[in-house]
Amino acid sequence: MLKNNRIARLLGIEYPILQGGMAWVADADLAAAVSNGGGLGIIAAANVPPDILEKQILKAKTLTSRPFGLNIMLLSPTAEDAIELAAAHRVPVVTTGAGAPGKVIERLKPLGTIVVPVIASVAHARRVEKQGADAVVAEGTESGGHIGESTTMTLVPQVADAVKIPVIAAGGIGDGRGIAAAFALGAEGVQLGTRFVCCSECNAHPLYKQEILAAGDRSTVITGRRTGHPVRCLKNRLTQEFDKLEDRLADVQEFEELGSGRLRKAVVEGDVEWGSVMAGQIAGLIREIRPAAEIIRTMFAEAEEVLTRLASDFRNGE
Ligand code: TUI
Repeated sequence: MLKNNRIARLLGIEYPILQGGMAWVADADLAAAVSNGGGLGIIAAANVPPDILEKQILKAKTLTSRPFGLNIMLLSPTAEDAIELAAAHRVPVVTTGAGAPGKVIERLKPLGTIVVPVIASVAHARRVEKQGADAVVAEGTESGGHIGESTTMTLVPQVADAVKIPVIAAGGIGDGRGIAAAFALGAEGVQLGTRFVCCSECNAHPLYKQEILAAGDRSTVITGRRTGHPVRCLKNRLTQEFDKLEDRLADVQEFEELGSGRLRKAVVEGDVEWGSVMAGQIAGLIREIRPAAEIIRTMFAEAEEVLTRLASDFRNGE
């Protein structure tokens, strides 16, 4: 029922669901599993060196014949290389994060690439629509990683009213109820990150996945507010050290020194005490590791059930 809408048609996918472009986590294996499951899998360019990123793009093409995407983190020094790789290999969809995507749109739109910026405010959504974005991901502060201020509940309907291009909701969605809620707010698609970390095909360290499975509703904290790059992750020894820096009003350089290389430490090495275990607030809802295709199918079945029941309850005045 939610299938074959504007987002599904735009992206050439079965279910209007995207997998977040998570640095160190979102590789060709994860992206292909999500795309083969009927969603849009996304490879994270993050700070990946161009030769390795190119191999990932080629690998994804061998693992799936369906569309997939590349997420370009605009703060990254390798962002320009990622844009050129997306162009050279005609990656069908590019999402952007953590900055202004004007250059990406200018370079890739003429090639037919679908460009979908991740935004965290109405003003930014309006700006990228004017620049030619095909859709936006409206990402609420419930998300893991680098975040904005507004909640998904408040951001999505305001962005949906402000732009004509379709809106994809992200932040705090982990099951079919969340998908139904996002659609109620005016979204025509959803993007999930934390839920897909806990899928069978995800290569994140088992201890990273375990931390998410063990998390509760208040397990996340925002680090680095003072740096201008607030990041949500699971509480651990590292975040306690960040709290200490915060308490003594440490300067930005100290935050950056403490944060450097921490995500890799958690995702690749499995150091969940001293690494940055980025995860969204919905981590507490996630209880099991399942194949991506099964996660997608069951979530949409649940969303349909929820919406059908609600429609009937509303009509019957319950
Ligand atoms: O980018 C993300 N999430 C991320 S990136 C990341 S890697 C990282 N590691 C350490 C420190 C910082 C980053 C981990 N998680 N999400 C998309 C997103 N974009 N969230 C918020 C924004 C955003 C913020 C400001 C987009 C645009 C913006 O301003 C642009 C403008 O022109 O005002």
